[in-house]
Amino acid sequence: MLSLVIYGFCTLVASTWAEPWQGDFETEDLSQWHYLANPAGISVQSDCVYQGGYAAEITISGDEQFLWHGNAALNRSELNFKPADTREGTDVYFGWSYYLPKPLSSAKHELGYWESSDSWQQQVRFNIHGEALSFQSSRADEVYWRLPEGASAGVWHDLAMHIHFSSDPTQGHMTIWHDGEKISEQYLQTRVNDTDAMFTQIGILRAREDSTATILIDNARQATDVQTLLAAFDPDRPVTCD
Ligand SMILES: [Ca+2]
Repeated sequence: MLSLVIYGFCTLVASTWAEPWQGDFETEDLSQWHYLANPAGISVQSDCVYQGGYAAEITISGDEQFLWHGNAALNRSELNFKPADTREGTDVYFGWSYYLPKPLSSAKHELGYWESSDSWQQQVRFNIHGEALSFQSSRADEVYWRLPEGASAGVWHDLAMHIHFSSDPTQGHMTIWHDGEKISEQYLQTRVNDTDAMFTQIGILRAREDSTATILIDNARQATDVQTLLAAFDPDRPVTCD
């Protein structure tokens, strides 16, 4: 009996520690996020939101303030989230919503990716070219899939994913939903190595160009299971901002 009581207590504590994280901007600021990779272009606004009363707006151009550490080749402004546990064999349920007021240029824009702490290597990535969304292993030449209208302008889109973290490509896997529809379910390497924790960054990362790019971000969250995660995204809602 005592062991059952102790087990129950430990389970309660563990579930408390695993309390879901939200990056929904309902704090009216950017404090929910762990780090801002160039905050110059990031603000919180209430004119166009997916959830609650606030969402982030990220706007960058080729101007000097949007260069990363003065690197004339690199434009970025991104929100960083580092889950509490991404060790080998752990599962993370994560997603966010995004809105493009205008189509992005045909150049590659990195919408979101998973990268290793300390060794700073990207593992998997979502790209936007124009209004197309694609997903790939970051070091691969070919994408796993491409949705021609996955980043169409004037409507909120959702990305949700279940990641099983492993540096072994036969053990790691990802299931990805876009606008409520399962797009892919596959085994792949999801950690860079078996030591470094993984984090995600969301926003815009691109080679420098003169054009101005704007994206809205809302409703980012880590959930404890896939059902809870998908319940936070409703593809049937009218989600334009005209
Ligand atoms: Ca919100």
